[in-house]
Amino acid sequence: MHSAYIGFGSNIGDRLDYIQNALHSLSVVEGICLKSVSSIYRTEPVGNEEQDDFLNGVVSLETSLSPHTLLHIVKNIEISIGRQHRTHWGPREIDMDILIYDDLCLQTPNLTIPHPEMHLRRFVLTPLAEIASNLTHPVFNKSILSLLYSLKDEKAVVKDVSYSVNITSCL
Ligand code: PH2
Ligand code: MG
Ligand code: MG
Repeated sequence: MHSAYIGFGSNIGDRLDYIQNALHSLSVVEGICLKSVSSIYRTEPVGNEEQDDFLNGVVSLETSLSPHTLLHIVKNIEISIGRQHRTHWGPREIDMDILIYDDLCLQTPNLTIPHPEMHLRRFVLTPLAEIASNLTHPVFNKSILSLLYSLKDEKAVVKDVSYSVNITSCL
């Protein structure tokens, strides 16, 4: 079994519903066992600022699937729950990114692990630190918490307890 972390976000339509659907779709895939999910955070958009705030979070899972199979599944779930093609870094119904997969460091044309920007993004590190503060980033050899302390990203990331998602854990 492998341990992986997936970041998710949405900033169009019923954001929580897209997220809940995405996590449910992930939970029923054979070979994936969801372990824990962070709180939901309201986050200012990074990059293209002319768009609505995101809801972001992170889910941890165990899987027998390879990184590329996991990517394939995640992309299919994004499409099946209604992600439309829009501009790079533009608004999206749902986005799911593989952040970490064991202590693997992988660079291929369509998949880089750890996610190449995760260490620069408060909207990723804050929810990830909530569920895995001692996890080591295998490229920088630093814990998620220490990456969060040295982070320069000033975009607002606010835990919003009026939102929450349920996962069916396979324990
Ligand atoms: N995703 C992006 C670009 N900018 N900003 C926030 N706050 N949350 C995101 O999930 C996000 C973003 C590209 O994947
Ligand atoms: Mg993304
Ligand atoms: Mg993505």
